[in-house]
Amino acid sequence: MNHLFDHITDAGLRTIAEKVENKQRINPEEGLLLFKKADLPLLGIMAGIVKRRFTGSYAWFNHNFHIEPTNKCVYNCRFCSYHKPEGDPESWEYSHDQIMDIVKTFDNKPVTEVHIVGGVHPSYDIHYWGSLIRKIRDYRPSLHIKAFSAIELDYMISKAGCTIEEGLNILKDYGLDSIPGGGAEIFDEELRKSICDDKASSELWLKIHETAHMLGIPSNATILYGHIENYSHRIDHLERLRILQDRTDGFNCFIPLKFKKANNKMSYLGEVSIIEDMRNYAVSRIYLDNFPHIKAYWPMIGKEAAQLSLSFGVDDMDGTIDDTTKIFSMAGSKEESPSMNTEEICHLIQEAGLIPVERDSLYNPVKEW
Ligand code: V47
Ligand code: SF4
Repeated sequence: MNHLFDHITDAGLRTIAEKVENKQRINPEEGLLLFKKADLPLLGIMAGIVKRRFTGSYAWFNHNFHIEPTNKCVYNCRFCSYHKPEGDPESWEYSHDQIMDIVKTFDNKPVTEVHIVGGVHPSYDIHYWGSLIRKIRDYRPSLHIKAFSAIELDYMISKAGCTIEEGLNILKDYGLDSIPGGGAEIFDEELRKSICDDKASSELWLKIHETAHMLGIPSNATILYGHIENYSHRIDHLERLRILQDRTDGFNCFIPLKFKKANNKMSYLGEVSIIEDMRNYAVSRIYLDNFPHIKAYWPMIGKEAAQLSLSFGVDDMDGTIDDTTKIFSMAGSKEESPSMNTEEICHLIQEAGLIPVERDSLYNPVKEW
């Protein structure tokens, strides 16, 4: 075996290192062992091996902007700092015209993607949201529209009384290009019940993404970690995603989302350390051997932690986001008003020893910087 792993005395970890090197899949017990026993340098090396297999020395970013149409939400997830009831002074709801005004502020800017996610508003139906997509599509045809988490989709599709397949086809016809990874939280049914009882089940989340993939709509996946879950729950989550990806190959990337504690019902839990963040990125990279990309969402963990994550299996820094995203700043994220220009994002990537490449939403290279 490679001398890199000569120092490993634990037989189980040695087997895993050999498997990773030989491109063999690790099983759930081995994933758990990594979480429990592997030290950070070893995780970094193994995650780096898998990362390089997919993306060599590149690290990706894109030019995107976020629109959060509303924070009014029919659900009441305990970890959420963002949703507000109707009438609350902190609630908002933009009309189509107001949203189009946001889109227009990006006229003549080189953005390639708009990311649209918000609360699950009680009043609006699939055609309200679909016609918004159509307006954006008509206004700027080349913009990739990544919109609506599986939770929002479930609500609008059920309201319309159609099947998941019919609902997604309606939205595709309106111009939906892909689906973001939100709402996955943690798949374990018992935990899900205690942190976000009333929204779409794990089974439904997976079914919506599977159906989307079958219809040629790619998507992302997330995990919300660092709250009441343990390592077995995280591995269970990764395992369910890996099984689905084997079937469909429709996921573009996996985005670990660190639980942020401000202004929500789970604040008492505090937050996990940056070491735990890096361990989680690395194990995710090693375990999800069929996901081409792992994304660090820097507006949430902060620019420096995102930069560090590039040494723990991450290959995607998401985008140069403007300040329209509130979901994490309201939860106490590192970046109060998240924005980062191209120069800054490239510098962070280069400082980490990688080559910055601007990508489109489907990871086609746009420009090497
Ligand atoms: O599903 C809510 C999370 C998600 C908190 O697909 C929280 O490219 C941490 O999914 N602490 C929505 N996380 C955001 C999302 C996303 C973000 C960036 C890129 C993509 C993509 C998707 O935000 C929710 C939930 O898991 N969230 N509250 C909190 N207190
Ligand atoms: Fe609503 Fe999403 Fe917040 Fe849950 S996480 S309460 S679904 S906005």
